Parts: sequence; structure tokens; C-alpha cells
Amino acid sequence: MPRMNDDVAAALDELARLTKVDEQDPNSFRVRAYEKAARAIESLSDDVTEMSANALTTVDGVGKSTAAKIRQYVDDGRIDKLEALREQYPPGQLELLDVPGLGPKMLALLDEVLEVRDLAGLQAALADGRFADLPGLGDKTAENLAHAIDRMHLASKTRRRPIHDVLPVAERLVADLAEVPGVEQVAFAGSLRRFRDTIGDVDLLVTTADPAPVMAALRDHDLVSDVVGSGDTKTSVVTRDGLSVDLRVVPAASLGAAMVYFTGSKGHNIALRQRAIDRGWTLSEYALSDTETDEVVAGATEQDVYDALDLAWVAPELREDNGEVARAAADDLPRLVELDDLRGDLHDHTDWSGDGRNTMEEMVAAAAARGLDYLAITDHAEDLRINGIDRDGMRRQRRELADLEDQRGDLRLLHGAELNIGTDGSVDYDPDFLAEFGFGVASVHSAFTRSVADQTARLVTAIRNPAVNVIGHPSGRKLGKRPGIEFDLDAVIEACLATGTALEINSNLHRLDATAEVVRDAGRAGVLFAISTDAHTTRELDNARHGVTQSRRGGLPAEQVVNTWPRARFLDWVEQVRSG
Ligand code: DGT
Ligand code: CA
Ligand code: CA
Ligand code: ZN
Repeated sequence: MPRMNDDVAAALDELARLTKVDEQDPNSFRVRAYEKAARAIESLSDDVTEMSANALTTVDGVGKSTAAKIRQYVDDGRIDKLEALREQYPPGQLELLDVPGLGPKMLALLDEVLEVRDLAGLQAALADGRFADLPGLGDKTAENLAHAIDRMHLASKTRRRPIHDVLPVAERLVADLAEVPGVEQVAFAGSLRRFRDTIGDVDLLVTTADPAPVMAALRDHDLVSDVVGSGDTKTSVVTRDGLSVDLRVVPAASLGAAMVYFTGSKGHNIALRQRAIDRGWTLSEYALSDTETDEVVAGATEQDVYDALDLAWVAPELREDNGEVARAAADDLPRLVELDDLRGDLHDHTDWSGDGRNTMEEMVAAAAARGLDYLAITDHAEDLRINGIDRDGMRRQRRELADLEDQRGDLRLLHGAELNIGTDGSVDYDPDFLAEFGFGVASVHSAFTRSVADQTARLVTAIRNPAVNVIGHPSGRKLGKRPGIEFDLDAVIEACLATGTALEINSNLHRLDATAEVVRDAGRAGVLFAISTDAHTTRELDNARHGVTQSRRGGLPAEQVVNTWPRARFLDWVEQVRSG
């Protein structure tokens, strides 16, 4: 995908966000236009740098004035309107919008009446009663806001961000810093490398003969708004949306030791250090060395460090001090999934149901281009009021998919549906109609706050339904937004084992669902999983890599992932579940 398209989409998203604040109206025509254009540019296969303003207006979703802004961004690296809004609304003020229940209107009120322009100012105003005295507010609202700030850890140093906000920023920084002359290697470490759901700060490591240019490149980077500190070997900055980034330059001979140290977790490091001590060595961020003589034992690569400690190399996603060091010592770590292992995708949407963007032909071609051997088309079923497909529609889609399979002759194309799990565990349609499908994903899309007992019964009923091959995004959580349903995992595991039904690992960075804990516990019990993208665009098929990483975080053996299986074995499993 052309790199500039991503940058343009990011700029348009920021423009939408700032315009929303400025116009105090989330439904403003302009906000919608920028968001729509961002999605259009993002999924465009042509490079925007090669398109005139005129050509841009022919793109579905891009209007004339947005096209001009895109051209300006491509030509000058800036958009005047965006620069003006950035000036008007500094990052500290925008952070206020992360407080649940605080919208653009209140942001303006705080600014104009109380001169409150950041979180610290808001907390002060909440504490001394100035906020409660504002017209139409009062003690109850003040209390609610203070509680929300507390619960989300917004104000504390330990503020954490959902990974979907952090990974794209970190990947972009890594890519840009890798281009700086003299830079040999750039990588991120810390919780991001371990792929935690939420991230405190980004830890970058660089090896280079000359630290000054890479430090300067970070300080001057377009995404960076403040420099916290910058010395010979370490620079700390804050990005425009308030994310802290530490960059450390380390000698090439220490890169392995530094990667181990700064990847953590702390608990994992402590376990490694104990093994070093047992051998008369010291483990630091510079090297594994002899405590008496200071002689270096290992340090250039992680593999060297683990080897010296008589351990198998531990995948970063497992480094949480959950017994992985003992398993590495016994050479008993599972064979984890790699992206190349995936042979199919089992949860994919098309423009047949309301929120899919690409045609069936486009989705299938994109899956083929990614080397897949089978694909399940699973558009929304009819109970999803806004965009589900009715029976006639499903039958027509099924015929078209069968024709497409015949014409192409490469991929095995399964016609499925994403069924909706009702509060009683039932799904859309009737058993006879359900049996006509070749595949079924069933997901919770409603009633997230029932009791544990209710949600457990709901899931178990769906798992027992032979039309259901996979439970889609089992908790329904949205990182940073919605906690998802709570259920009794043991009961779910038992039902899955009894029926052969798989749990999904949804690869969308906003979901990462099943959670790592569910993957770990159900995986150990022998439950099968499907790593699926839930793609609504061809481009989202690339999210598969995140689902793979999530499965690794749960320590899931590749063997237990049904879409790593060869076609024949996979199809046998599909039928075995459906004949349940
Ligand atoms: P975060 O940023 O809160 O999401 O989590 P981490 O794990 O990235 O933590 P961070 O950024 O404070 O430090 C990065 C890594 O550096 C951490 O995982 C382990 C290592 N580290 C930091 N401080 C210490 C320490 O005091 N002792 C040890 N053994 N390791 C440390
Ligand atoms: Ca960190
Ligand atoms: Ca850090
Ligand atoms: Zn879906």
C-alpha cells in the first residue's frame, strides 16, 4: 500500500478530530467528509502522490475541498487548516476529551469560563468546586467526572493507552528512524514488543555509529510535539496525542542484552538475572558478564544471552513471568503460530452487508494475493437490524460465491454468515436454513452487561449449535471503550471440547479477542482456535499478523489453530462440527 496514502489518511483523521472539537458537533458535515475521505484514501490502491486534485475528486468519498487539502499535504507536507487547528487546540486540551462524558461543548465551556485547558486544571476545578458552580452542572456531574478520571487512570503517571493507538505510531517512528543515515538497527522493546493490550510508553532501541542525527530526527519528527529530554544516548519525547517515547542508542555489541532488558517484563528479567547469578554472572542492559572479571559472556543478540543461560529463546509475547523461564529451561515451549502458517481466513465481510466496503470478488482476490488457500465469507445475518442479509440475499450470495469459486479455481470459498447470539443463546434463521450454510461464525453484538451466569449459558448454547463453527470475538470487548461480557471460562471450555467448536482470535487491534488469558487457559485445555481478521475491507486482511501475535501472547500451539491446517483436514473439521 502506498506509504503516502497512510500519511494522508492520518492527517485527515486528525483534521476530523480537531474539526469535531472546533465545531462542537460530531455530526458536522465537514467531520463526516474528512473521515470518509480518510477511509477512501486508506483503501485506495493508487498512490496519491501521482494523482492531480482533479483525479482525487473522482475517488468515491473525496470532495473538491478535501481533494485540495490532500494535494497540499502531498506537495507541502502540511495542510493550512490542520496547522491552524493544531495551534488553537494544544495536545493538553485535547486530552480532556479522553475523559468519558466530556465532549467538545464542555471543552469550550471549561476554556472560556474557567480557563481550564488541561487535565490538571480540570482536576483542580473539580476539587475546589469551581466546576460544580458552572451553570447546568453541579456536584453530581463533578463527582462522575472525577470518578471517570480515576477509573481510567487518566491523570496518573501510569496512564495506559490501548495498543491500537500506539502500534501505528511506533511502527511509523521505527520506519522513519531506520532511514536516518548511519542507523544500523531500530526496534521497539517494552510492553509493545510483548504485545500487551495497553501500553504505558514506547521504548525504542537504536544501534548507530553516530547518535546525534537519529536523536535529532526523533526530536524533529512530525508526530512529536514536545522534547522532554535529550542527551548523548537517550532522548525522550511526547507525541502530539500525548504518548511518551524513549529512544536509547546502544552499542551493537550490547543490542541483544539491551533488547532483553528493555523488553522486560520486569518479572521475566528478574528470573533471568537469578539464573545469571547462579552461574557467577551479572546480567545488565549492556551484557551478560562474569561478575569477578567483568569479561563479557554474551550480549550481541538475544539468542546469545538465552543460550548462555541454558534457555531456549523465549518469544517476547511470552515474557510475562508466567512460567515461561522454567519451560524454556526444560525446552518445553510450544511451537507458536507464525503469519506464514495461516492458510485461510474465516471471518470476512463484503459490501453485501452494510458495513463491508469491498465486493466479494475484491475480497477473494485480495485473499488469493495474500497466499490463502481457503476463505469464509461471513456477512452479517438478518438479526443485525441495520445491515444484516435476509434469506433471499444469502441464497443469491451463495450462488455468486459458488460461481466465483468455479471461475477462479484456486481458493476454496465457504459461504458462511456472522450470526448474532441472542440473549438466550439462539441465533438468526431456523435450523433448516442454517444447515444450508457451509460455515458459521456466531458473535455477541448486544446485551453486554448481563450476569456471568446468563452470559455463560448464552455462549454455551451457541457453542452447542451445530451451525456454529467458531465463536467470533468471544468477549465482545473494545479496547479502551468497552470491557466485554464476563463468562465462566470452564463451562465454555467444556462445551468447546465436547463439540469441536473453535474460539476466534479476532485480529482487529481494537478487539484482540479472545483475550490472552482466555487463549492461554482454553489453549492449555486443548480448545481449538481460529485466527481471523473480521476484515471489512481488503486491506484489513493484513491485520492477520496481529491475531497471530495475540495467539503467541496466549502461548497457543500452532497445531490448535484450525486455519493453519491443510485444506482437507480443515474441511473435515468444518463438517464434523456441522454434523454435531
Ligand atoms: P509500560 O511502558 O508500562 O507499558 O511497560 P514496559 O514493560 O514497557 O515498562 P517500562 O517502559 O517501564 O520499561 C521497559 C522495560 O525495561 C521493562 O519491561 C523492563 C525494563 N525495566 C525498566 N525498569 C526496570 C527495573 O527497575 N528493573 C528491571 N529489571 N527491569 C526494568
Ligand atoms: Ca514501555
Ligand atoms: Ca519506558
Ligand atoms: Zn464481523
